Amino acid sequence: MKHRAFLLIGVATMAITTSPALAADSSDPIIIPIHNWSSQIVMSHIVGQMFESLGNSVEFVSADSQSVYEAVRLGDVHLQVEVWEGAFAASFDAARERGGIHAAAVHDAVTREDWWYPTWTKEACPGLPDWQALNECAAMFATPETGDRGRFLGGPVDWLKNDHIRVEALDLNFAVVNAGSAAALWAEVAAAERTNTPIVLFNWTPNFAEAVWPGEFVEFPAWEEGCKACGNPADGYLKIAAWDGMPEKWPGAYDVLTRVSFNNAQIAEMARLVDIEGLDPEDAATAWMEENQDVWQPWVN
Ligand code: TMO
Repeated sequence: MKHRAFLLIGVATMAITTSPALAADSSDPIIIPIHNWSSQIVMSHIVGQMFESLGNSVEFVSADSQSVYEAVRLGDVHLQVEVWEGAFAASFDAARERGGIHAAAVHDAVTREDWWYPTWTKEACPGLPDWQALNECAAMFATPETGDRGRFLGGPVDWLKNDHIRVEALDLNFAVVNAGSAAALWAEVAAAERTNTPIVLFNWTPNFAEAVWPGEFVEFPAWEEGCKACGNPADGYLKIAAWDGMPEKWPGAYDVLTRVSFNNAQIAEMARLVDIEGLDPEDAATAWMEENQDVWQPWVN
């Protein structure tokens, strides 16, 4: 036994002194920020469990989804698994310009985040998905809270900041009301469905919602950089952001991270396990990994 321990130490020492490429990951925990929509939470746990399978230690912290890029840049947290172009490109780019953060991987998924309605809404307002038709139907979306104006139910305030700006730029007869949580958005759609009431709200794809409520995005003027009167990107990216110090501190984990790439169906399924099946995000991650060994095992090996 003694002999064997000696050999192991010898091997470890050799690795450190002869080849930086073989350097071991730091034993410090990799800190993964958790946001407020289901696929991001499940994916964070999937990536965390992949790291743990390599022997890394992992910690999760709740984080604001805009200021997180500054936190990654400074190395306070170490990655963010779902950088959505529509909601977060501006904050991500601002942090990249300051330095300390980069895209470690790009998911296969093509994303869209924008004003959206379930199909029964179109029966009441047949000119949809055109934004001008929506505007003419604004009164159908009025609530006691919004008076004469239609209600656009936005997501939590840390997602997209540009809804008020777009309402003003296009002179829309809508008032923006932000939901407190993603769950509040789904509860409102379910309530509107029971009474066949028109509703327009923030939604995104990939998400579980598309399998439950067929619907469409409102077509605003096509996205252009810097345009205040335009929609969000209709074919947006989804990236993984990482702290610049990560490759040096956890080379093994970082190497795996650069291979991670999920597609639309996989991400929608992560959300479904939580929002439809009611699993805890951590259990959803475990279940997803059991069902999809062929997807993630090659990234780890
Ligand atoms: C950031 N999100 C995916 C909820 O639009």
